Amino acid sequence: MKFTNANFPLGDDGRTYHVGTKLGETANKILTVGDPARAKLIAQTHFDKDVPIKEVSSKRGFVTLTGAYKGVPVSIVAIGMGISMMDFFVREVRAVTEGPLDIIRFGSCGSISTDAKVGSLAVATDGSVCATRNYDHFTGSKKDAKSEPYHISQVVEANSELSNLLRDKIADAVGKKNVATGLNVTADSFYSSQARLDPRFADENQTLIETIHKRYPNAITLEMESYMLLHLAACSGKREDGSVDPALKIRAAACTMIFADRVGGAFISGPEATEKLEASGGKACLEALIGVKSSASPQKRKRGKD
Ligand code: R1P
Ligand code: URA
Repeated sequence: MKFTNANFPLGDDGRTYHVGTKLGETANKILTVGDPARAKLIAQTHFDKDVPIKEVSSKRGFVTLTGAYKGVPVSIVAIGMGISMMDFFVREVRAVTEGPLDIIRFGSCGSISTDAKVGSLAVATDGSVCATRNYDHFTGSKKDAKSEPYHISQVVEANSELSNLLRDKIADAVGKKNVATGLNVTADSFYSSQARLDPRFADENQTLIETIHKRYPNAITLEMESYMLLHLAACSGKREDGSVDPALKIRAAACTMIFADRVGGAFISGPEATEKLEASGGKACLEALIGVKSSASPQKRKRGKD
């Protein structure tokens, strides 16, 4: 059997099927969040007031807000939750933009470190790993009693320039003592692969956080999207011969607000506390996006004959 390439699905109007934007509607500097209300709050609070904000809301729940920050075009895209939504977002935005992209993810998370307290922020300066449920361990017909219930991936790195600048901008905004740095863990569930115990399902996740820490003592945060962003950024523009197309390159970094303390059990209280964090963290993300040096490699001068 031979399959044809289904090609990239675009509507007749040039809009991608899920994110819903077309060429020219997304800036090359992008802040991505989960919650559309967070996207709106950051755009309304910090975008330049003299540039109208263009909003595109897709029928699949993606919201793209494009405006300017300190004169630089920037988009904020709310994607919802999970690694599939991050995959839709990165691939579809890449398909309708031209030139290199800088992307920062800014989400909420649970802390698995005593250094990252509820109400503070964390930057994934050490990159991210992915914790996924080993589905066959639970329901495969040839169950292997020795298989692990969760797969924990190797590390994918963040772009160090963008990530370090993000750390510094966040420290400027909320004070150095309120910023933790380390490794993020992206899980494929809010529940099982984040070690939330649920007696209604077989999950075998009682020792999952200890297992993660044994392998990665620098793991500090648990959330659901950053690994996919960093992974796709690392794959962006790579040709089969191993070279990279600079026009397709994505630089990415990730930071989080600590909503849940998975060590002590606390959870952030009330909308004021979350909105304050969203506004200060969001501003720091925008500062990093516009402050990072251009990724365009300097054009080598062609030696002309004249
Ligand atoms: C779970 O509540 C959601 O919150 C975190 C997780 O990654 C997941 O998407 O991020 P957001 O606050 O950006 O949605
Ligand atoms: N988001 C997550 O994915 N996990 C948490 O514990 C809190 C927010």
